[in-house]
Amino acid sequence: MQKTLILLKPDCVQRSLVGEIMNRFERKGLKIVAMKMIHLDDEVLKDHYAHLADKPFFPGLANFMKASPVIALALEGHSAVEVVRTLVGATSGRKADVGSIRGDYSISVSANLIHASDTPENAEIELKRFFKEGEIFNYQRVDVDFIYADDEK
Ligand code: DAT
Ligand code: MG
Repeated sequence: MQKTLILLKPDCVQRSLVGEIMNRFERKGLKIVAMKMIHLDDEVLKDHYAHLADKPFFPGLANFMKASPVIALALEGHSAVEVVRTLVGATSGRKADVGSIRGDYSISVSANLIHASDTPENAEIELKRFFKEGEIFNYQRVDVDFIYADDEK
C-alpha cells in the first residue's frame, strides 16, 4: 500500500469544506493514517514549493498558504498518489473536471483547496516534511475485505 500527503489549504478550512472533502477521501476507501492542523511558515513553504520559487505568483501563493491554519493528512491505499491526484483534479479549479474536488468546489487557480503529492517519490519527501515517524499510524480498517480484492491488499 502507498501513502500520500494532502494539505487542506486555508480556503478549504475557511470555507468549512474540511468535512465534505475528507468524506470524499474516506468514501473512496482511502485510509487516514495521520492528521494534524498546522500553521505554515515561510521556511516550510520555501521547501514545499521550491519548484515554484522563481514564479511571479510565488509571494502571493506563500501569503495565501499562511492565511490560516491548514490540515495535513496522510492517506493510504492502493496507488494512493495517483488515485488522490485524480480525485483532486487539475490545478485550476476552472479547468478541473466536474466530479473532481477542485472541479466541484473551486473556481480559482491558487484557491484550489488541496495540495496532493504528485509522485510516489515526492510523497515520501512530503510525508517526512509534515509528519514525524510516530505520527503516521499503522492499523487495519474493518471494511478492508470489502474495499479490496484479496490480490490488491
Ligand atoms: P498542483 O497543486 O496541482 O500540484 P503545482 O504544483 O503546479 O500544482 O502548483 C502548486 C500550487 O501553486 C497550485 O496548487 C496553485 C499555485 N499555482 C500554480 N500555478 C499558478 C499560477 N499560474 N498562478 C497562481 N497560482 C498558481
Ligand atoms: Mg504540485
